[in-house]
Amino acid sequence: MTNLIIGLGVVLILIILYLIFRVSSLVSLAKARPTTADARVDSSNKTNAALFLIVTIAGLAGFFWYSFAHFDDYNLPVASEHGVWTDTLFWITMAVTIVAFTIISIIMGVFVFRFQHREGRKAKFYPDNHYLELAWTIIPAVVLAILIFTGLRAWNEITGPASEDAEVIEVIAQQFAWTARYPGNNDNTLGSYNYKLIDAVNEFGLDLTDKNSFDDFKSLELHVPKGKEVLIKIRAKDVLHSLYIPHFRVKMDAVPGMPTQFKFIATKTTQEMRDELNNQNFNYELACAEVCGQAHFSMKMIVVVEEPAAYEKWKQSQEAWLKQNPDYLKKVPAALQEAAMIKAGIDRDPATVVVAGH
Ligand SMILES: [Cu+2]
Repeated sequence: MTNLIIGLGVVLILIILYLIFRVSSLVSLAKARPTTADARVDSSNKTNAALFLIVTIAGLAGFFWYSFAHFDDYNLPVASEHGVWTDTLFWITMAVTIVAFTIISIIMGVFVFRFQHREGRKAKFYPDNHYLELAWTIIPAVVLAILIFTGLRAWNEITGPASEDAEVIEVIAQQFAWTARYPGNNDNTLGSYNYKLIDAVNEFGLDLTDKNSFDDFKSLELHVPKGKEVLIKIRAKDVLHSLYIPHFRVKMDAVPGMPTQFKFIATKTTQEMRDELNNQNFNYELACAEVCGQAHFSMKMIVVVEEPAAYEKWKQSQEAWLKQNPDYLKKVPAALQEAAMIKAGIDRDPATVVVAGH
């Protein structure tokens, strides 16, 4: 009901504005004498030319003011190796485009104002100039080619294969939370999974016939070591999400049915960043950067960067998923049960042994 009244109000206001416009244009028509027609064109030309110049100056001033006043809001300190590289490329591109944008804006504003219509002035007929056309084709083409190829080289490097000893961590997206799965403390290899095995408890769809899955553990925080290559394997369980860790300049879509990945090397621990920002409450954050539903805004995970020793210690303190859910031992093939219990760190008290396949 309220919406209807508001809608009617808006329509009424629009009708009134239209009527005012009609009345004022009729009045000006009635007032106008034939001899003043040229004078009116002239004054309208002047107004438009002046307005164009004002909008150009105000627009440029607003652009530069905003860019400098809010610089820290959109230029977060960088904390990854490739981030320094992409930031450099970004600012080179930005410098080139800002210079071109400023020159073109000024020329456009000044020309519109300077060469507005004037009685008796005629435009010069200037059909073409090969040198000019060559210059404004070749120069932008070369500049763009340099920007694109250096960007492409960086992108190929960033998305290339990770090194053999990279720390592999899986991050799973679902409405509206992130979960991490670590390969465990024994084999350093993520166990296989199958989406068909996903149930209320087995949220990863962990395949317990694969011995690599026995020591995998789950974490609701993403811990990564400083100075070591980390390969994030990304998957989504429901809709499109996007894994975004702004301080590391890491961003990759999480697509259901199509695993993606991103590798990076963190260069500052959480504590180092806290000291740098002079904010002891600071935490790196992994956010979802794809509007994925109603609670998209709340979809985030804390990222903890530690010195390698502290990271190893944290890993050792984590319990295998299988240990937390011993019921799932019955999904482990009988021949592997013994190994599964050892790897998962389950106490081999005969009373708790679940025998599979019987
Ligand atoms: Cu999301």
